[in-house]
Amino acid sequence: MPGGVSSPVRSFRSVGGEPFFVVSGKGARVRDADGRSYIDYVMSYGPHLFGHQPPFLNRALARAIRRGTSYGAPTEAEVRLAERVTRLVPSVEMVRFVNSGTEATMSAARLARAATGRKRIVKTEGGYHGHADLFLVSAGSGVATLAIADSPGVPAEVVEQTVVVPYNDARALEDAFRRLAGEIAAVILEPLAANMGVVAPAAGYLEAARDLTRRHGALLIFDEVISGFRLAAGGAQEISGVLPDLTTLGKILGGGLPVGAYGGPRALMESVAPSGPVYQAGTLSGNPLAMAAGIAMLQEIERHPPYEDLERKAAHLERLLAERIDALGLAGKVCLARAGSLLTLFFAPGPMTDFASVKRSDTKRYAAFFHAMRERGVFLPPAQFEAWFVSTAHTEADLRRTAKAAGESLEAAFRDLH
Ligand code: KE4
Repeated sequence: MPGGVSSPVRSFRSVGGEPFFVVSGKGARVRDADGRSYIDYVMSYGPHLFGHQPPFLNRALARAIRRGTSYGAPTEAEVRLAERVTRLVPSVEMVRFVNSGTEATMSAARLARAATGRKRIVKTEGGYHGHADLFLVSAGSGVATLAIADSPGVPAEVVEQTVVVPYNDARALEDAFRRLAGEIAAVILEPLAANMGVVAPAAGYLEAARDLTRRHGALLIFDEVISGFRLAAGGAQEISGVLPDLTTLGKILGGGLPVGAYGGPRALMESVAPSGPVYQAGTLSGNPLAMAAGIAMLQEIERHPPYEDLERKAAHLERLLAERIDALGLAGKVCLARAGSLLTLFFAPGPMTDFASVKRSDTKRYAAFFHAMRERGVFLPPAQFEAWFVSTAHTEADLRRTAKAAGESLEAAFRDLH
């Protein structure tokens, strides 16, 4: 296996050293092959809103597995999950399930190009929308972390249709429309950026994107693969009140099983095959096990909304970390960014508003911090440009232990400065 992993960010390549191999997860913890247990803030990069193996999820999967794994035929589970998604996500009237966030964004871009008859897609610097060719330009997450100049194998002809603008810069977006009026099919945004570390949208930015796309006949795509069901039941669009034309979803939607989805107004989605001409397919799309997991997750969200608990816990962790940073006099060298249960500790002074600002981070000190935390039993993303994920399974004791470890680890990371 290339790098011994199934996805680059897991390789610890950007922080050095060899990754540990996880054998199990339970609640807020994962256990590695050497029997060590870690408080987990990677949380599979997003799906585990309720921690690992919440009982309701295990029960749903145990029931589903007794009926089979996949049929290549429609099942009631897909309909039930589609009903929940369209009920929870404000702008989604019709939805198609796929198997990853990449498939969701790739398909949404194709649909936008078909719906507008235009070719260009605008993305933001540091925005990560999966690894489909058209998005591998100035991407965030693993591309930024590994400092891969995007990727060989992506033909220039493909990416020349992709326009990159800085995040949070409405004027740059306006200039792009002025320069390329009539050629832009869609703008795709993370309505809360989490793949350059956590960077919140500036006041008015999402509204400006909505206004510009509408005025110029382009579609607005919100990539809510991370923010969907995490920031609120209806995702970032519920909080901002800005409704996109298309929404992409994943992660929490599958509770850790492979799921992605894209959806929007019926008038748009009916163009997707077989009801319309825009082709998109998938052997395992709507997979019964994944659908059972998704139904269980969204049912739990509706029955026991976790957002107050998540906000209280994540805000508490942020406060505890801020206290340690101040006590160490490091306020001018690191900064915290949090949105709901997503959090990043940047190794640079804030504020963090776009990719250029986060790129100032000292990734070497982040690497030292990462390893010091790992040694203290806390598993953080092995990369500066990712988010920490807090779940309802994280206890107050976990948060206090995390902060204590962070204080010691920050001291270690900055030892040469003392
Ligand atoms: P997947 O194809 O990895 O399921 O989803 C792609 C994707 C799309 N959109 C957003 C906003 C995303 O965050 C992602 C994937 N997120 C990264 C974590 N930053 C996946 C981790 C990995 O590549 O292993």
